[in-house]
Amino acid sequence: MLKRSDDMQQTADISRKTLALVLAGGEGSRLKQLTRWRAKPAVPFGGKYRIIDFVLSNCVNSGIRKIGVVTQYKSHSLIRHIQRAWSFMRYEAGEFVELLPAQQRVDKGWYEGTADAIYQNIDILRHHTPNYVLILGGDHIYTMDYTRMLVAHQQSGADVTVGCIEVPIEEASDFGVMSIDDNMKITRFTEKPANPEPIPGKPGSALVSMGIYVFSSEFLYRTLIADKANPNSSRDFGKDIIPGVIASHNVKAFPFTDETGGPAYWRDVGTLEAFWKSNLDLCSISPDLNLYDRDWPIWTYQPQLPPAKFTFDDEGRRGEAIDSMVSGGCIISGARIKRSVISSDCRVHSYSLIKDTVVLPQVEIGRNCRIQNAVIDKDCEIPEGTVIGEDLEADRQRFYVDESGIVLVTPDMLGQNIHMT
Ligand code: ADQ
Ligand code: ADP
Repeated sequence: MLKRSDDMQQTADISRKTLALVLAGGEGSRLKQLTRWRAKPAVPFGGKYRIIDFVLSNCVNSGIRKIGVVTQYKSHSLIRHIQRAWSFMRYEAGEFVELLPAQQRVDKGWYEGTADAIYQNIDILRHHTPNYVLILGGDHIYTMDYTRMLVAHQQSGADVTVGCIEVPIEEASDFGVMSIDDNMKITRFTEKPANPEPIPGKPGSALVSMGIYVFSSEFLYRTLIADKANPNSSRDFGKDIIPGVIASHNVKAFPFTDETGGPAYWRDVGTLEAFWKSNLDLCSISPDLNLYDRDWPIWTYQPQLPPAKFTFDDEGRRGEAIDSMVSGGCIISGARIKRSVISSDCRVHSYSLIKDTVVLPQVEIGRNCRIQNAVIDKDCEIPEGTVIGEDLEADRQRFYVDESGIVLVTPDMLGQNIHMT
C-alpha cells in the first residue's frame, strides 16, 4: 500500500509521462444542421462552452498537459476555438495543446479511421517520448479524473486499458460492447453489435466502451504499424484495433464510476435529442453534471461580456428566467424564460416566452415569439411573432424536426447570411 504522499507523487509522475490525443475529426451527422458547418466537438454547449472543452478540461485538471487535438472535417470553427481558448498552456514548461490536422505527411490521403488518425502522427508522438498515450473522443460530456485510469493501467501491467461504463441494454448497440473476466481483462469486444450481450446477472445493462484508451506507448506504435500492413482493416480502434489484440495481449477494462463507486455522468450528445436533453439537464435543481465544482473547472474561451441583465417591458412586465441558465452578455427585456439555456450574448425581447429550449450564443429573439422544445443555433435572428414547437407540421416546412419533436433552427433555415465573429 502506498502512503498518501507517495500516491500523489506517483499520480503526478504518470500524468507527466502521458500524452493525450483527442480525436476531434469525425464527420458526425446525427446532430443534423448543427454540424453542417462545424465539427461536433466545436458545437456550443452549456451556455458558454464548446463540447471539446469538457475533455480538454478533464486532461488539464488531471495534470495531463501535453495534448494533441486531431482534426479533419469542418475544422475551422474548432481550430479557432482551440487557438482562442487553449493557448494559455506554456510550451516552455512542457505544456501544450497542439493541433494535428490531416496533412498528408505520411499518406496521400485524409485520416481513414480513428487508428489511422493516430498512425499518421506516430513520429510526432515518438518525438514527445511519452510512456503512455491516452486516446480520447472529443465529443462527450463528462468530468473524469484520468489519473485513476492511468494508475490502474500501470498497476495492472496492461498493454491497453479501455474506459467503460454501464448503459441500458437498448442503447448498447450504438457502442463497442465488451465482456470482462474477474480480473477486468476484456474477453470479448464487439463494435456496435445488433444484439448486445448483457452484463451477467444484469439483463437490463451492457458494459460499453467510452471510446477512451490508455496505451503503453511502444505497444501502441507496434500495433498501429501492424494494422497498417493489414489490407482488411478499416483502421478503427473499436472495429479493428481493440478486437484484434484482446486474445493475444493484456487488455483491461477500467469502469468509470463516481467517487463512491456509483454511476457516473457520461453522455454522448450525438443526437439532437441527446444534445437538447443534456443541456436542459443542467437546469435541474441538482444536476448530475456539476458545472459549479470549484475543484474541477471547465475551461473555455470567454469573450469579455457584461453580466446578464433582466429588465421590464414597456407595460411593466418583468423579464425573468426560472429553472434556467442565462449566460453573460444577455439582455432579457420583458420576456419569460422557463427551463432553458440561454447562451452568451443573446437578446430576448418583450412579450416573448421561451420554454424547454436551448439557445446558442449571439441569438436575437424578437418581440411576441413563443418558442418551446427547440434548439436555436448560434447567430439566429428570430423575427418578431415567430412561433416554434407548437405546430410541428408547420415547423417541418421551415426547420428540422426530429422524431421526438425537438425543433432545430439554424441561420441557413432562416435565410440569413452568417457574419463571422
Ligand atoms: P464512435 O463514436 O461511433 O464509437 P467514431 O465515429 O469513430 O466512433 O468517433 C470516435 C471519435 O473519433 C470521435 O470523437 C470522432 O470525432 C473522432 N474521429 C472519427 N473519425 C476520425 C478521423 N478520421 N480523424 C480524426 N478523428 C476522428 C467510438 C468507439 C466505440 C465506443 C464509442 C463511445 O469506436 O467502441 O463505444 O466511441 O462513444
Ligand atoms: P462557430 O460560431 O461555431 O465558430 P460559425 O457559425 O461562425 O462557427 O462558422 C463555422 C464555419 O462555417 C466557419 O468557417 C464559417 O465560415 C462557416 N459557415 C457557417 N455558416 C456558413 C454558411 N451559411 N455559408 C458558408 N460558410 C458558413
